[in-house]
Amino acid sequence: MARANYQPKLPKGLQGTVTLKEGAPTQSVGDQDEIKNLFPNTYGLPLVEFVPSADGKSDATNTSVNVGVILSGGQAPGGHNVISGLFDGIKKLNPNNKLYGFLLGPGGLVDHKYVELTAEVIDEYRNTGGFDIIGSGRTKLEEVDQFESGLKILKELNINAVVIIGGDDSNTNACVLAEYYLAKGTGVQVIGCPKTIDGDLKNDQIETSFGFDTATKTYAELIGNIERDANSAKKYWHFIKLMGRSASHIALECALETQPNICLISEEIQEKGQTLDDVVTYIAQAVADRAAEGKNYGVALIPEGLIEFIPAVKKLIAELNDLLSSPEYAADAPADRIEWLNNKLSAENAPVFASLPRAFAEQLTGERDPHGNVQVSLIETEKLLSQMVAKKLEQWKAEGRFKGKFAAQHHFFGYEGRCAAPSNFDADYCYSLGVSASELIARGKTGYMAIVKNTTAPADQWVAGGVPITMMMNMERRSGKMKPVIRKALVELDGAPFKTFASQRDEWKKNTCYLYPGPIQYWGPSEVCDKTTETLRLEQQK
Ligand code: FBP
Repeated sequence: MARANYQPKLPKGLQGTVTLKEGAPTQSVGDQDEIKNLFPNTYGLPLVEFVPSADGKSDATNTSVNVGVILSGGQAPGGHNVISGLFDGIKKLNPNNKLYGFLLGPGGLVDHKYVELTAEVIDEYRNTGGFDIIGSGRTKLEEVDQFESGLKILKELNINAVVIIGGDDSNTNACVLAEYYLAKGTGVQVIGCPKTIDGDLKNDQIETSFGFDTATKTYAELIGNIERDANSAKKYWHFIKLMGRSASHIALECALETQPNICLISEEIQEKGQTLDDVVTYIAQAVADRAAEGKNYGVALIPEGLIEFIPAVKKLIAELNDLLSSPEYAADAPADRIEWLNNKLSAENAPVFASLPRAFAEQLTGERDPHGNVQVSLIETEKLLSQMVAKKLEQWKAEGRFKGKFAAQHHFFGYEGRCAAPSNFDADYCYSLGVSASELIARGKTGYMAIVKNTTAPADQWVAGGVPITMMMNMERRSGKMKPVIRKALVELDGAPFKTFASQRDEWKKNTCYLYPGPIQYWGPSEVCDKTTETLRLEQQK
């Protein structure tokens, strides 16, 4: 009850009466001509920032608005606070404004499944984790029929703006929808909001995506507990796979929080052009070195996207994606897809595919998500690696190079953190994003994402505003075609978080330097309960 009543902190610019400060026009981060052609109406818009009004007057022009909200993609802690911030924001503009939630993701808009979010409903969900207030889904909004079907219900409910809370793919779709509704003169605005525990939706404008803070704190608590167990029993190596899709931000943040013996960073493995055998040898060597000092235990963190970053496997996946989305595959509908793929793969990729254990090949060729991505959460990389390490150690034992014991335990932390109750940071950040979205709507903005910057300062010094979504786009190959997408942020090897980790990891590997962060704190000294991630702190430390 006390947590439900927590009043999230807001930046000064969103407290009281708000005015908008417009910045310079923008351009996309890459492929400017193509992006401009595809988004003629929403390209090049200026950055905007909200500041306290000097004369106490608001410059909002659209104060009578009904708004629809959609939760898209994977759950992330704080989604309910974005919705409560949005609700409070539009009610502040005009108490008669209504908020509708489309059910189970973008599909709810297309299929006209919705619910009105009244004060009673909202109050039940303030400061809670999860997306269960309206549910989420991964339907890809990209067809004109879907946009038109959505428009029907928006008109029926007299909705003037839609807020799409999602990751890079969902915000790309938000931008396509914004462009379409603007070009058609429908009067419907579309605003995005940066969500994902993966932490890969960030750039010069977005400091962090919401949910990353809480999810990594939750995993770090669990990893710390496992480290204590490993250090108490001294008999297991724990292989812990961590969610995060392609990018290794979650693994890196958890490593900075818990100091495990090993943390693999996919981006580094790719940069160094390492093979699967190189990775296995690195882990096996660490096991052997610790065993030589009588330490037959350890903790290894593995980012879930690792496999896609091993260059030979990456090439293979790219060809598998093209083949699996080809009309030929659809027409053949093979009973044994592994055999079919074996026959179709190029001479370069076929041997790599053939070398994989059958179970692993099955996982690698399983159904793609609606955005054409491999569902890396379904690939058991932690088991693949530990089996290969065990095999190598057996060989080394026979050669007299390894004299210890190796027993592995496997874990996968992902779903445990996605619906955790938001940390103070996420509770405040998300609420601010929701209010910011309402202020963008009130100024007729469309094709923008709500943002909040300066997030390592106390919350009242945060800076809220909006960024044109086209600014973050470039062209990338998806499902065999070039498409406009928001550029994903991977771990930068010359960035402060990775460099900090790299400067200490040899010490952590050899010795036992575990940290045990314990559970998220809500009350207490601000340096404890408002503390954000090491990643954000190191990145913003100028
Ligand atoms: P989003 O990018 O949609 O936020 O999802 C993140 C994520 O949790 C990834 O870390 C993970 O690979 C994926 O979702 C799992 O998807 P699903 O929920 O469909 O199993």
